[in-house]
Amino acid sequence: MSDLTIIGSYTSPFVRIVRALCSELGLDYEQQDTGPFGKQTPEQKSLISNNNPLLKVPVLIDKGQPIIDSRVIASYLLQNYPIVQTNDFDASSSIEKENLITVIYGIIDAGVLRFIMRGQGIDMDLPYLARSLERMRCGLKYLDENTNLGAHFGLPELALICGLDWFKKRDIIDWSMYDNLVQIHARYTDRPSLAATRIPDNV
Ligand SMILES: N[C@@H](CCC(=O)N[C@@H](CS)C(=O)NCC(=O)O)C(=O)O
Repeated sequence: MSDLTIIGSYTSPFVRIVRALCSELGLDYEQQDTGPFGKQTPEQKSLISNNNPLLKVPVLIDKGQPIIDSRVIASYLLQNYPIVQTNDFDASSSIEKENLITVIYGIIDAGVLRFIMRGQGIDMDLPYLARSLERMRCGLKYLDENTNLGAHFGLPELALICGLDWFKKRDIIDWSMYDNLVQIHARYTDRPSLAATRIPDNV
């Protein structure tokens, strides 16, 4: 039996980053499904609030220890479980990679904000929502112009594909004009860790 439990939905891009990383590292885990945002049962809401004071997923539980925030979880897994790594996953880190990860996380955060506001019928032309769209466009352009992104498969690439897939699934932003990102997506989308964690069709 696994020591690892992931609390989170099958739709969240942040949860998928953790699930796909576990797959890359050959780690088994149990997933406690919290349901898609806005469609959660009272039990699923309690599961989240009992484990994360910020009321967000994912949470990883390792031997009873909760770890919150997918980026912290990813660092924790890479530090604590490097030995079982059996494939070509690039676990190296550098400031440039950290910047790439920050931008990828930033555009996913902006996308989540826009998804939630749209679901609540908010005017999407309000200044801060317009800024969130500008942030996504600037972030996608920055990523598209980076010549190192996509050279190997590591956390930036894994997180990028999770973000791009989620943008498409939820119709958040059209990224088809970013040629390099389209190529990177095509190169890695069928990697086993990503194929095994695709967002289900029916949610
Ligand atoms: N920085 C957090 C962000 C997590 C996050 O925003 N998760 C979303 C689901 S994609 C969530 O739980 N949102 C609930 C809310 O905003 O109330 C992480 O990387 O884990």
